[in-house]
Amino acid sequence: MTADLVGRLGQIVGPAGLISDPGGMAGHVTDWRNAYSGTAAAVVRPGDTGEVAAVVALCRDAGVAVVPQGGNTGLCGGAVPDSSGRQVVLSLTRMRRIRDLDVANQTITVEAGAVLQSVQEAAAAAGRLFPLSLGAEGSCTIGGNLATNAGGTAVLRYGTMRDLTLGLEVVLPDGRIWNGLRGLRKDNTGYDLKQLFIGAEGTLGVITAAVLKLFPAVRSRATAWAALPGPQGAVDLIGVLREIAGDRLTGFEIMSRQSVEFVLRHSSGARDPFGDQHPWYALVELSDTLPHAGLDEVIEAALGEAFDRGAVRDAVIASGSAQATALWALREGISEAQNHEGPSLKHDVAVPVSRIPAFVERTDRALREAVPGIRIVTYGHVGDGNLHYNLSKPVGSDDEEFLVRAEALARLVYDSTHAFHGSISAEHGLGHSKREIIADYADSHGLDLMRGLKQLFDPRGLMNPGKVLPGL
Ligand code: FAD
Ligand code: 2HG
Ligand code: ZN
Repeated sequence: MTADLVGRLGQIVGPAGLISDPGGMAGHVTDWRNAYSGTAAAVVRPGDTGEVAAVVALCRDAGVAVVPQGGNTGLCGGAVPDSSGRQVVLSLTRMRRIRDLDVANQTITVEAGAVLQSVQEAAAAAGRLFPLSLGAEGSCTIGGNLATNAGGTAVLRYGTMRDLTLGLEVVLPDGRIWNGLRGLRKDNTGYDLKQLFIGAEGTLGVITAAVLKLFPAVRSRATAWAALPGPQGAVDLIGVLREIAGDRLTGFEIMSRQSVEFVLRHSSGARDPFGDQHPWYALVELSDTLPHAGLDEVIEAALGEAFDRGAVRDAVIASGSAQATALWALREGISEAQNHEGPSLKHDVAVPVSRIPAFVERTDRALREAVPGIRIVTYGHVGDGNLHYNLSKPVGSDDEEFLVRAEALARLVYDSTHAFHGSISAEHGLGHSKREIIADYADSHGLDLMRGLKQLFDPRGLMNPGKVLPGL
């Protein structure tokens, strides 16, 4: 049956679009950090929406599950097939055309397999900005960004993928094509269907194209690195920045000392901007559409005010784009640097910004009591209340011993998050990794509604089954 199906899939996508040898499939059946692995009957790479629809319809008729995949950079196992060897990975990576760029309408229409960076570059070439920005932007795709409702470092100013999307084209689980590719900022014609597919992690359909919002190009930036006494300093500093810089505040990230130490240790060329060590740091970015907006003066005034209030201990303002890039590298390098220190236990959580200091204090204390010497690598997009509460084993301890504690440590971080009315998945999704545990933290009626939607869209349970909701 499988050989016959693979042959028929090949007829739809042609030789360039079919991978069925284990070597060729390897990069599609294991995730970016080797945390999730499966096997597949085949990987298909359709060239257009019609081919996607034909593949989905064929798999539906054969009772075979489809796993949509973009750049495979997701962090919760959502794009990886199970180990049955019966699922088909549907990779969108051949569908990367920019279908339209409408400067007057401030929109760009792109296919789902377009790499995020290529969309940023296409917008820039037209004198516009597509603002989604994240560490994996050189390989993640717009489809994956949409399916995970990706956030990143500019959410504070521009929002998540949900906020950046005007229309979608989606192949439904039965192979029909829903054409919702509208570039309208006003459209009150019933339910907002596109929002159901955004953040659904490929469980309700395959996104094949999107109309995205563009913004005026940024013509000046100011970037600063500040040393903070603690997380309360971050909350105070962001308050001052909002007062003084208004909506020119574009990015606000924080990092614990432990996070920065890992980057200094493992990234060649990384340098501590200060002679002294500090417990926490903030990376601040202001931007403006005017070429000479005087942002250095604005950021300096804000940092001075925060210093006077005791929120900041020290600060440097980047003297040019090379220094700004070096400061961002200290932040963007954390995820990679942590991999050199043994397993990273990742917890992508959000709490209200005002509660972050108390949340960090309580969570750190509980973690240190549970595992003395644990290295807590807390950093993130704190302007949105989003912290990556990642953990590394104590120095000199055993990987296995630490991994055995993974579930208990996750429970501890999520219990604390829940106590502060937070979310146990701020921006990465549920995928495979949180599909069970979400039931302990979500409203049960909400979960029932989600199961009902899944049943409505995908009654045969063949669209990325086992992701987001267990057993569906
Ligand atoms: P994949 O990993 O291929 O897929 C992710 C999910 O989307 C899967 O469930 C998959 O089935 C589904 N999917 C993919 N394409 C489609 C489609 N066309 N239709 C339907 N479903 C689809 N995330 C953030 O939010 N903010 C960050 O700052 C951030 N930084 C990161 C930094 C690094 C170094 C890495 C490795 C990841 C980071 N991520 C971040 C995780 C983030 O989810 C992904 O980078 C990105 O959004 C996923 O895109 P992708 O194309 O790789 O999707
Ligand atoms: C980031 O903000 C990403 O750097 C990755 O969301 C976080 O690796 C992580 O846990
Ligand atoms: Zn992040």
